[in-house]
Amino acid sequence: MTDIKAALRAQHIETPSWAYGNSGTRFKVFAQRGVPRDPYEKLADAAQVHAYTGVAPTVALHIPWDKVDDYADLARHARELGVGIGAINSNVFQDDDYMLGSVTHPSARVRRKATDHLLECVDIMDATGSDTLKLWFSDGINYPGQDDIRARQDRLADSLAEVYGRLGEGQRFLLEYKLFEPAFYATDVPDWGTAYAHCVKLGPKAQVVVDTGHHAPGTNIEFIVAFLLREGKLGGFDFNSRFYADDDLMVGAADPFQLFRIMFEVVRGGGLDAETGVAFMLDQCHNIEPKIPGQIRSVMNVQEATAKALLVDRDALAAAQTEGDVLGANAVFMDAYNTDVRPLLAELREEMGLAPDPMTAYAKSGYFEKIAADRVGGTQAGWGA
Ligand code: RM4
Ligand code: MN
Repeated sequence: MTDIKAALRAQHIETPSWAYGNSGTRFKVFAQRGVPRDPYEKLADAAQVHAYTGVAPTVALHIPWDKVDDYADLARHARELGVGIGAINSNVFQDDDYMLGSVTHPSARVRRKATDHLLECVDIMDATGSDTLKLWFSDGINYPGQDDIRARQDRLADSLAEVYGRLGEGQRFLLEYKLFEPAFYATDVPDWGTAYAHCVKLGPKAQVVVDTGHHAPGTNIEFIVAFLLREGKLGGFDFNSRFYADDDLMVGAADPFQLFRIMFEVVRGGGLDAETGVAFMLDQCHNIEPKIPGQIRSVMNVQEATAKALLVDRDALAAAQTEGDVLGANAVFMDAYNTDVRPLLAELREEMGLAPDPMTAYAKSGYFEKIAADRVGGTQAGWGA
């Protein structure tokens, strides 16, 4: 139990700045009271999640959504709040120029602009002390024949190589894949294999990030996790939950069993060890639920799945597997999954000097009432702002 608690205490779950802003769907973005008006206020909200869970010490930024004049000052503000700046997420999907793609666009001018943005993100890493750049490209085509699929791979490789060359000591980039959307016929980085192939060619500072919502229904994500970890190419996760497509719901909400299976492969592959460097990031939007509690619940869901994964009796499992005892092995697995780990986590939080139930503690803190009263006027942060 001591080992399990130590592993849970050491696991850091990163929250995304965009989770604290208003969001919705392409049909409607819903405004909530108390929503941050700038990146400084987003960090303040993220610090609350860390204050009540004790395991969310970093916040991912999205550029230009979190553009500020002085990034070193933003990082200082974060430190004062007890958190740090996590991954810098680039955004090459919201400019008119990117209608036909960004780094894979047929025009050299647009490709230059997109790559320059990625390089600017590395400058921001330097200024904030962030060690991770996260690259997601919406690039792709909607119609057969629209552009040359292979040439687009060449353009992608050129841009990635330039950004890779700009990375400093101790910095890395994570390449994210997504099956479809917004491109519907052929996406340029649609799957882990494509991301992996580019990363292998580039070297050790390039790794793959698995966004749990970016797969076809029925995909065995834990297999991908096991494979990438074995190859030293699992850079991290963008956690969220999906029923149908890229739903961006709270991780563990739709399928907590899948999350457990993923976390088991992480544990099995040494992904919880600090030196492996697997980043556990959330990439979610809270469209209809309150945002700070939504993040707290998500962090708790990841912790619960991790605790269950750590509870798997690996010796008993290996023995059953070696014996060819199919049902025995499955029972060992399910025993761990069916264990109620909430008391264990409550105990751990008390040992960390925290309230045993972060949800109630936050609700009682009065923070929401305070931000709802204070944050009047100005423009609330929202998707695309
Ligand atoms: C994308 C992708 C990226 C995230 C944006 C907001 O679908 O998942 O990781 O930065 O959404
Ligand atoms: Mn993502």
